[in-house]
Amino acid sequence: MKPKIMVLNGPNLNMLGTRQPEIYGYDTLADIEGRLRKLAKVHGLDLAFRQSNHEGELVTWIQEARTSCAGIIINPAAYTHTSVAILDALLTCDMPVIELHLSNPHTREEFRHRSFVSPIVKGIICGFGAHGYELAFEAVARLVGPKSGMRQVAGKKGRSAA
Ligand code: CA2
Repeated sequence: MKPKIMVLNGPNLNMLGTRQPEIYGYDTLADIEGRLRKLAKVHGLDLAFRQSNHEGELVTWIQEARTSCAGIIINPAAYTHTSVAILDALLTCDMPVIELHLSNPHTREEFRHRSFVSPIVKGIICGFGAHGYELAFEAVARLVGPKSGMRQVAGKKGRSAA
């Protein structure tokens, strides 16, 4: 079975490509999902790509990822700045979690400068628009993909440096 990456998108991201393109760009979530599916194939990974406007649904999907996924990429959208529930769910996940934002929240309003999840994630990608999803996927693939960590090297089991 191929390792699966869960990509989660928070509230209003279903509107991508239809409003505020000056901030979020012209790509739709379906465009982004299509590119990640191709990338997943290249890296020998499975992909679950989801969006919800509901905090509890995102929490349920994070819980699901605990047993079915090797890594999580999450754009919690507005919940980034408010949700202890999403933070608590991510804290139960023993796998790389990458926080992702299309815009750079630090160049925007003050209330966007605080992220509840940043302190506990492996890394953060922000400010690169839709391309950030591919950057995040490349990062997580390197961490969990077949070429990472425990790899068979010349018949020996063990960690390799590459
Ligand atoms: O830059 C990001 O990715 C954000 O997570 C987007 C959130 C915002 O609350 C965060 O501060 C930064 C907002 C998502 C709203 O998405 C829309 C997309 C298109 C049109 C309208 C909203």
